[in-house]
Amino acid sequence: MLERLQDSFAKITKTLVGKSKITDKNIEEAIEEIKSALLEADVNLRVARRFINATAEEARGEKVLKAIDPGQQFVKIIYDKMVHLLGDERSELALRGPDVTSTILFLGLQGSGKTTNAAKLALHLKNQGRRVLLCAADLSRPAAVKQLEILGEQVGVPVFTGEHQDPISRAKAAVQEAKKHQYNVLIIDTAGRMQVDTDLMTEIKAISDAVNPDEKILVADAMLGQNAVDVAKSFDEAVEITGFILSKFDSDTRGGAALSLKSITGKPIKFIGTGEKVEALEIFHPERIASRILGMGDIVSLVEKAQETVDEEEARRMQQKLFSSDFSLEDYLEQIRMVKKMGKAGELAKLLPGVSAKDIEEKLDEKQMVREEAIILSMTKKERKNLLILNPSRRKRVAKGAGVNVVEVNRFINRFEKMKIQMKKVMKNKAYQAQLAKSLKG
Ligand SMILES: Nc1nc2c(ncn2[C@@H]2O[C@H](COP(=O)(O)OP(=O)(O)OP(=O)(O)O)[C@@H](O)[C@H]2O)c(=O)[nH]1
Ligand SMILES: [Mg+2]
Repeated sequence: MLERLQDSFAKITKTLVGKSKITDKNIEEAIEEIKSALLEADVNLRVARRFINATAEEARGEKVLKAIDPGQQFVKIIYDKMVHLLGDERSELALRGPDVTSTILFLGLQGSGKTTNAAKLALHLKNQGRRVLLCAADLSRPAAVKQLEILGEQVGVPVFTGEHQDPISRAKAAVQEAKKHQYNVLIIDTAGRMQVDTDLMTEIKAISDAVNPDEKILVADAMLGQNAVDVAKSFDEAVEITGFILSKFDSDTRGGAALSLKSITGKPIKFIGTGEKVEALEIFHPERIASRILGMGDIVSLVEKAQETVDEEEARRMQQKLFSSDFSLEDYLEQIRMVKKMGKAGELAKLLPGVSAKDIEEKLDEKQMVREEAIILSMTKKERKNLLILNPSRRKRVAKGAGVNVVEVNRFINRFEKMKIQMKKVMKNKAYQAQLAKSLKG
């Protein structure tokens, strides 16, 4: 969903990084561009102003003007401010110890994605080894309970309905049930309304008072843009939410909601919903999203995703390789196969360093992967390790073996070399090194 922002910021950072000298005028210009990029992305005006003021102030400081690499310094400042805007650190759910039941209340407007994301979160927590119970406390329409029951079955998590026919008593009964059977987490799905109104707020408040939840998660629809922020404010004033799930992050919207929510409400985004499937929930990492926006790619997210589907050992080995300077075609072949195993190349391509939103389709479409695989397989092991020996006659042979023409082989080799250079650049970034070191330890 951040494509537009990415495109604007890619332009801004590109102009900056190459500069060996940064003047006040450069700063002014960049700041102007950042401002329009943010506003165009539907970021709240106040938030945008605060962002550019903080960025400009720091950029005008000695550090940038006197730095050996002033352009990069400047980009680093933008990155830091962006991370801050998104909430600094990843914010975990405040769950209690294993022997106490934690309660999570789901709130939000109609159709925001409460029910779907309740099931997604149930699955996420279950995968961490917790015992989860879902409660269907949306009694505004009969189909709502059924929907949760179907989803519950899909993720293998029981759904409590009980005898009560009003949401408050039902939610209370669910807490009793969860305690009695020693569930670690109870997730309560509630009814939504078309818009924020007194009835909705009174009901939500009553449920909240009755069960005293550890987390009050507002499911905010990213497609609402600015409105999502207004909705968030109303809910927060009524029940003091503890955080957000930003749903429909996969949609084609401008990203303003993601960038404004924390700043306006002071409450963190904890997860993003990235699709309709029950697996489509991701932890919200401010650093990674900021890197994505600024076009640094997101290798760590990619690797994490890989770990879920691919054998962990295999993924870790690949992770080490990815960053070593002798990353070869042999490794790339392995990577292609891993990506294929993970499915949806398009989605994963977004996480690769230096791949702009526009390139995604052509860079990693499945058909291309098949061709690339064929090209690599037509090379000898020696060639895969050292592309320098691939002279024209060898390239001809490889092309023939792969059933493509030589131009395509040349293009592929070019692409691969570029990718290696991009990876090296990413590796020079300090924030990335720290993040990577952390994830490699884990
Ligand atoms: N693309 C996409 N669709 C989503 C996401 N989350 C939810 N949806 C879809 O949004 C629609 C509404 O989701 P629900 O979970 O039923 O929303 P709700 O808030 O429970 O709605 P009510 O119970 O009517 O208030 C469904 O079609 C979901 O599949 C997401 O992260 N991405
Ligand atoms: Mg629902």
